[in-house]
Amino acid sequence: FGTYYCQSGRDVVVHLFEWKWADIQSECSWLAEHGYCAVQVSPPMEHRIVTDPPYPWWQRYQPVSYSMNSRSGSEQQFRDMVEACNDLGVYIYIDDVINHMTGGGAGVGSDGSSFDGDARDYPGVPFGPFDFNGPEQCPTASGEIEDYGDPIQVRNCMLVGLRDLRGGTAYVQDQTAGYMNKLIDWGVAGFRLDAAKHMWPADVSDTFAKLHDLNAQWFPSGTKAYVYQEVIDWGSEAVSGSEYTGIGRVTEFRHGKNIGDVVRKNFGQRMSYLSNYGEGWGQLNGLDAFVFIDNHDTQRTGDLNSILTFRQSNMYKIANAFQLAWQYGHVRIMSSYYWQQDIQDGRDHNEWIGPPGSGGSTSDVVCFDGDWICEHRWRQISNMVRFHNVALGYPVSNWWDNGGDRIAFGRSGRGFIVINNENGELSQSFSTGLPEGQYCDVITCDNNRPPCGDSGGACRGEFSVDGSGQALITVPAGEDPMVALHV
Ligand code: LAG
Ligand code: CA
Repeated sequence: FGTYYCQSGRDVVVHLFEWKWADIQSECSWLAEHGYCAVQVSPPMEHRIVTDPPYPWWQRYQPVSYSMNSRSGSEQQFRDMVEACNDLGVYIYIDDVINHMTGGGAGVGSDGSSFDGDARDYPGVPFGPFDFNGPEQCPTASGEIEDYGDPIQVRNCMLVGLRDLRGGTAYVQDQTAGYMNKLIDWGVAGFRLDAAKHMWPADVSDTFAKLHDLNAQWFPSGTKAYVYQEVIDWGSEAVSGSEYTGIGRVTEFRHGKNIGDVVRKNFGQRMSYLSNYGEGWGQLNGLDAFVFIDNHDTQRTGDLNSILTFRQSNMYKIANAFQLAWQYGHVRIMSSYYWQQDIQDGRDHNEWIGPPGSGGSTSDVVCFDGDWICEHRWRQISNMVRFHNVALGYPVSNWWDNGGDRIAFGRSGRGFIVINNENGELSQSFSTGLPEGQYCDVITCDNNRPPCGDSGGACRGEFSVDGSGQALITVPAGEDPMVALHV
């Protein structure tokens, strides 16, 4: 389940966090034109409606049933989105929450099903008390995970009060796989497995073994769903990401922290240290890793002194340019909505705030309106998605650094990037490995070949590569301190 299927020449995933199905459906034409492979969508199942605090984003991580009316829209809108995007060759991965159901308390979910978390009763599935881990499985008195050094607690106790499913039983697996098969039959191509660390690897693989092949209307016959398992592994706990690599890809959280620290120059880190970036930094094998600069959790509750987000736009563009130009892991781009932070004692007390809208319903997406950030559409990022596609499969080459925070590297004749993360202009001749010709800087220009186009007067224009691959490249410091060229 670790291989993914993209239209040829595409590779990158975008997380359209909290977007409505109808908005994703319209976005798919833009994504197809700009070479994105797939969209990760918010959990599509029926979820709890939380009113205190009012309609937080995280209400969608509390499943009530596997029926499909959610804050993002109806079942019909979901199916229309999948079909329209698939027809354009942009595939849909869903955020798959099957470790648990809701927290305590009772109520009615987003599709009208009742639930009682205290009684562990979810008639919309149906799940009852025997489908959940209890004192026999979970050794703590509180029923909560208390010690991340104990793998049994991590898998069998509750994560922040969320009713923990007994994923080893045939019945639970049939319900969760049944949900996933419904989506696969509609054309869904992959799953971000939420809270995978809290599920036994054997239960995950047994559940995935029950999945249908992808829908043959859009995918080659015999194609399996793609899975990337969310395992937060900083290297200090009992459960490690490598326990899951045999099943599918695994999130590599150190990627965003490490690149964030380098670009911010934390702890004496320097861009030049990136010359062996990836496995050389103690991270997962690149073919097992699923990577991102930030995600919906780390941009809120992560180490905000390390993680970069849209709020540090210049450093964020550098970080994304590096991860897209380099060759490590399967890359996901975050696409966020804005919220006003309230940082007290290093913690954001507003991290719960849900998407733009009112009364629990979400506004229509208008990119760059101040509410919807649309990082995936930033020219510096989307043009680097194209660079990434053009360089796919071509090894890193032509490394250069100054021992400090200036680096340059190529991709075996397909692309070349220079990053100047220092004060003052960088200007010199580089050995690019590119074929002779005229190139445009895709960080600041619209096109990779002349005419370079002008994005609001910022375009740095043409660069000449001579017959021996040499080019004189000048990279200013400050905003967008990078030049990227590709064939
Ligand atoms: C994940 N990965 O393993 C998600 O990426 C993460 O966003 C989810 O937590 C978590 N697992 C469970 O799916 C989020 C929020 C939590 C929230 C939880 C359930 O980060 O804060 O918990 O979703 O909605 C909330 C309250 C808790 C409360 C719990 C149950 O914050 O205080 O105990 O709900 O009522
Ligand atoms: Ca569990």
